[in-house]
This record gives sequence, C-alpha cells and structure tokens, in this order.
Amino acid sequence: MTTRALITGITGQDGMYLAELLHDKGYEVFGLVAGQNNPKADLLAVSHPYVKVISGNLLDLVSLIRAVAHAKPDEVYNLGAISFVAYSWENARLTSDVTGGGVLNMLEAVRYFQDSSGHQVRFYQASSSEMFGNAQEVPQRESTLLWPRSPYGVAKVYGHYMTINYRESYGMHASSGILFNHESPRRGVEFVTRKVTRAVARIQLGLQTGVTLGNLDAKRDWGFAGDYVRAMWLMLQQDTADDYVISTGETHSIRDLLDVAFDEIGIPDWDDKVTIDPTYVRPAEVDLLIGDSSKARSVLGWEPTVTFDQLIRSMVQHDIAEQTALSTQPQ
Ligand code: G4F
Repeated sequence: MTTRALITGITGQDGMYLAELLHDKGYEVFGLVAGQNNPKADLLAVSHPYVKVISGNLLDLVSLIRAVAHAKPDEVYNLGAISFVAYSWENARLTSDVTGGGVLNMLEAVRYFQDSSGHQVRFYQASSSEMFGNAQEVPQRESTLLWPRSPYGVAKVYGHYMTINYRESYGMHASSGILFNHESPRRGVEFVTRKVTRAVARIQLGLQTGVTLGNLDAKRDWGFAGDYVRAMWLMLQQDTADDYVISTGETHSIRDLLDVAFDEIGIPDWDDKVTIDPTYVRPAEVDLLIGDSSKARSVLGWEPTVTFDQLIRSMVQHDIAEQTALSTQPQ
C-alpha cells in the first residue's frame, strides 16, 4: 500500500523540500493550497507535478475536513502559517488566527477523520524556535521555558501546546518539531539570509550598490531546510509521538552572515555596502537563539549535513546564477 501524506504550506520552502523527500520515498503526496488562482500553485504544478493539489484554508475548518477526507492521509504535516515574524506585529489578529488557530483546525479535521473512518493518522506540527523568544536558557532545548516576543511567536506557542494537548487528550500521534531557523536558495526574500545573499549577488553583478537592514547583532542558529524536513519525516516514523528541537547547535550574528556572503564575492569589508534603517528593527527582538538538538540526534538519529558557511555560500552562488539569468532575459 502506498503511504499517503497531506502537507499544508506545500508552496513554501519546507513544503517543497518535504514533498520531494516523500515522493522519493514512494509516497502519494497531497498539498493544501489556499486562495483562488494562487500563482504559487501554478509554479508548484510545474516544479512538483506529482503533488495532488487540494483547495483549502487553515481558517476554514470545513475545507480542512473535506481535504483530509479526500487525501485519506497516513501522515499530515502542518507547515502552513503566516511565517514572517516582522509582519506579525502589523497583522497580529490574522497571524494569531492562521498560525495559531489554524493548528487547532487541522487537529480537529484529523481527529474527525480518524473517529469517522477508523484510519489512524500521524500528525506533525511545525513549531518554532521563535517560541523561546527571550530565551531563558542557553542552549534552548525541549524543556526550556517558552517566552515568545512577537505575535507570531505567541501563535506558535498556542499551536505547540494544542498539539501536545491533542496527544494527551485523545491519544493522537501528534508530534511537534521545534525547528530553529532553516534556509535555502528557496527561502523568501523577506527573510534576512536570502535578502542578504540576493543583494550580494546583485552587487557582484553591478545591479545594486548596497543593502538596507535592521539589527545586525541578533544571533540565530541557521541550518539547511533540506536537512530539517528529514527530521519532520523521522518524527512521524517513531512508535511514540513526541517533541524535538531541530538545530545545528551553532549560532551566528547577522554580521557573521554578512562576512560570509560578502567574502563569497571577494569583499572582506562590507561597511560601506550596508545601511541601517530603524524601520527594519523589530518592536521586540529575539537576541540569541542556539538549539540543543541532542534528543533528536539520539532518538531520531538525525543530524545536519550542511554548515553555516556552506549554506550561505551556496545561496550566494544560486542568487548570482538566478540574477544573471534574469538580467540577460530578453525584455
Ligand atoms: O530572517 P528573519 O526574518 O527570521 P526570524 O525572525 O528569526 O524567523 C524565521 O525563523 C523562525 C525559526 O526560529 C521561524 F519560525 C520564522 O517563521 C522565520 O522563518 O530574521 C532573523 C533576524 C532577526 O533578528 C531580525 O531582526 O535578522 C534580523 N534582521 C536584521 N535586519 C532582519 C533584517 N530580518 C529581516 N527579515 N530583514 C532585515 O532587513
């Protein structure tokens, strides 16, 4: 029997990597896509033609009940969210509803399907290191107190505890991956790694002269998204559902990111290329994230394969190739 998986957030960076991983393992992959005439769905149809797209919205419980009934999944990966932290202050209600309330809706849709069909489903929730916020322990692990610093972080805490609650209340196989920042050439350009690597590529090609950023002193534990989706899958292969921190165990500042990205194009001193704009500084910052993923390493046998240096350099090279292709396209 072919294993069936339903992925929410299929058009995002993680959704695409996960779809590829599951397809390679022989899964039948279903992806939930929101909105009418969504351009991301058209791109997905070209890049991942094997994904069976289902229309649905995390805000609409009935659409989720229908989606789960249609996919009849063995595994559900709930990756869908409003995921840009800075946006969440301007759209706190919407972020709370989608990123937090959407988890409850998915859990309810899965529970209803299980109860009505007798078919057991394993559920993955994409929790986030943003939940640690004003981090009370260094490094952060599964038991570290959650102290979110943004509406996004608060919404993720809600989804995280709802997942634990459904596991404890209904015996659902519901696991939560507390993923630290994970990046790739597919990362959206609103996030700082891709914003920097794309700008550096364009500077190299003479297409722009500098980049404008916010707080350069924040530190993040950055890994490669392709490694992190493997951890999601491993969590659902365990007999018992649980929560796991997924991280590299190394932290780097935005300054370190700039050092590596500019070094890749032979610029050791980037001071005159970077402008600080206070509008990019957040109302409350998460200063330091560094994860202790020893539980995932020992129980799941998971470990990251790409270093920070390799990740950023590969993103710069990808962006140089992409920007070169774009700038030489006929108008
Ligand atoms: O790249 P970021 O926007 O990622 P952030 O806020 O850490 O969140 C990402 O990782 C989380 C996992 O921990 C996910 F849950 C979340 O969905 C998302 O994927 O910002 C990283 C850091 C921040 O400290 C920010 O203040 O970079 C700093 N920064 C400085 N200048 C900037 C900029 N961030 C952005 N996006 N743009 C800037 O110009």
